[in-house]
Formats: sequence, C-alpha cells, structure tokens
Amino acid sequence: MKKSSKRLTVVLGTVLGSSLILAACGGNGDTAKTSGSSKSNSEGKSLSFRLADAHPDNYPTVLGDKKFAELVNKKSNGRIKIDVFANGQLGDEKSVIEQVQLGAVEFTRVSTGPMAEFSKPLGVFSLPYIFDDSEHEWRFLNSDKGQELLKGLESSKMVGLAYYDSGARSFYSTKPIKKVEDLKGQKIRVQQNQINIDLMNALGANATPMAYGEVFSSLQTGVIDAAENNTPSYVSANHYQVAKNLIEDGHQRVPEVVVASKAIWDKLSAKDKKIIQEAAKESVDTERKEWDKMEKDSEAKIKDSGVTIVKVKDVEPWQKKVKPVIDKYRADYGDVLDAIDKARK
Ligand code: BDP
Repeated sequence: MKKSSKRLTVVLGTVLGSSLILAACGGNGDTAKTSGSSKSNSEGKSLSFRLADAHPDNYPTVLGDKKFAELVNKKSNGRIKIDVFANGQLGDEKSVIEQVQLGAVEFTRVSTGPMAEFSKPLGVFSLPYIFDDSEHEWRFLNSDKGQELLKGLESSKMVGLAYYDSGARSFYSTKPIKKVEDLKGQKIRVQQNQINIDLMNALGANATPMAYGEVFSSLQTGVIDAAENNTPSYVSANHYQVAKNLIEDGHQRVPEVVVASKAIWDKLSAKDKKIIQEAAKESVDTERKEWDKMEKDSEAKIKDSGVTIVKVKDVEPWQKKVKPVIDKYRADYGDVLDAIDKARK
C-alpha cells in the first residue's frame, strides 16, 4: 500500500471506527477485525464487517440487509458478523460509496442512481420509461446482461452481490401538478447523476441534485419545489407531509444494489466469498416481499393523509418530452437497451 493512501485509510479509520485500522494495517491479508491464525486469506478467521444503508430500520432494504447479515452469520457458524448501520449513520450514499471503494466501509446497499457516477453502465436505470412494469424489470435484472452490469462494478473497486427492489419513481411537489407541462419551471431534487439533470432539462424543470437526507428540509424551507421517488421513500422520509401533490407517472425504475468493497473482497477466502455471495442472493426474496408489503401500506397512508394523487393514464406525452434524453444516451447504452427490450414478454 502506498504511504499516502495508507495515511488516508488510517485517518478514516480513526473517524469511522476501530475495524478500519486493522484494514489499513493489511499486507498480511487481514480484513477488518480479525482473529485466529495468520493465513494469507480469511479462512477460519472471525471477521467483523459493517454495512451502510440510507433508510430507517423497518424499510424493506434494511430488512433485506439484516436477512443478508443473518444468513452470512448462520452459514459461517457465527464466524462472520455484519452489523447493519441504517439511517445514513455512516454518511450519505455518495460518500459511503467512496468509503466502500477505499475499503473503509465493507458493504453497502445503495441506489443505482448515485452509483451511476461511479459505474457508468448502471446509469441505464436512470433513463426514463424503459421498463413496462416490475416483472419486465426483474426479468432483465436476472438476465445475463443484468448480471453483467452487477459484475461490471469490479472495475470501480466494488463487487456487486445482488439487486433489491425499489419500485417505480414518480414526481411530488409542494405545488399542484396535473400534467407534464406543470413541471415546467419547478425546482426538482434529483439523485446525483448527469442523466437526471438532462431529464429535468427535457421536462423544462430545474434539476437540483442533492443527497437524499437533505430533501425533507429542502422541501420544507422552499429550497426546492419538488422531488421524485417511490412511495415507500415518499412516506418513510416524510416527504408526503410537505409535498402534498403526487403525480404517479412512474418515470424510472432504479433498482438498489448490495455491494462489497473489492479491497476487502480480494482478501477473503473462496469459501467466505461463496458464503457472502449466496447469502446476498438469498436475501433478495425477503427484501422483495417486504417491498410489496410496504408499497401497499404506503399507498394506503398517502390516501389517508390528504395528498392529492393524480394517476397518469397515458404516459405518451411524458415519453415524448423526454425522448431527447434517450436519444442522447442511446449510443452509450445501446446494447443494454436492446437487452431490456428483449426482456419484454
Ligand atoms: C430511494 C433509494 C435510496 C436513495 C433515494 C434517493 O432507496 O437509496 O437514496 O431513493 O432518492 O428510493 O436518493
């Protein structure tokens, strides 16, 4: 390890917790807090890792993370422990991704929205109206091409373990929105990537990229007029209490990913890698079931709380407006878009 990067990791370790200091002292193959013999990989050692998630404790992704941690613990007979840090305790998604790249945080569950700035191929999920519904999306995610995108994270110092569900995103505002034209001139918070900025420009709106944790107060104080997300986030982050106009256009389906730090991964034994990979895949079922439940609960809560809901029956005028965005990115994502088309029944 180069001297400068070692110093950076040690500083981060001091700030973020003791497990990282051991990671910085690597070289003998130790990862995070380890004990046991000093073999050149993780074989037989006790390991303790952290997983970061932006959502609160009862949110589907966090319940998925916890299932993942539980399965890893069980499959390793208690030898590998993963502590889930929910509520953005370890930082916003962008900074957590950077920490994962450094190996300072070992695992995270993040949205492919901010991930797109770190692994360009994942930007495809920020393109508008590319999936018909959840079934279409999952057929693609489970296809060879979908899995290839997960694998592609390795060139960005991460290992993609699984996709989690995140439904469809729609707009909500402090101002009335009845049709696509009403978005014109509104200041809309978006996830931090360039495609989202282009998307808002195409709609005649002003894009304001910012971290998820800042959206509630920004809506409340009028820094932004609007935002967009799935209904479980709209409810659990309390955005529905301040932005009371929801228009269900479902412009994006931006899946979540569970990733490991490649710096840590490379030090694991083949057996431990297998345990972790299998556990992540098996946890998807829990997350998806919890997702379906929370989507229904959120819809009910929104209805009961005086939110004005407009359901978009015909998305064609919306698709027309955002076509320049697809045209701009078709060259970059042509093969993936073709695979997405093929995943249509
Ligand atoms: C939610 C994702 C979360 C993102 C958030 C956002 O689950 O990971 O942080 O959107 O809009 O749907 O940034």
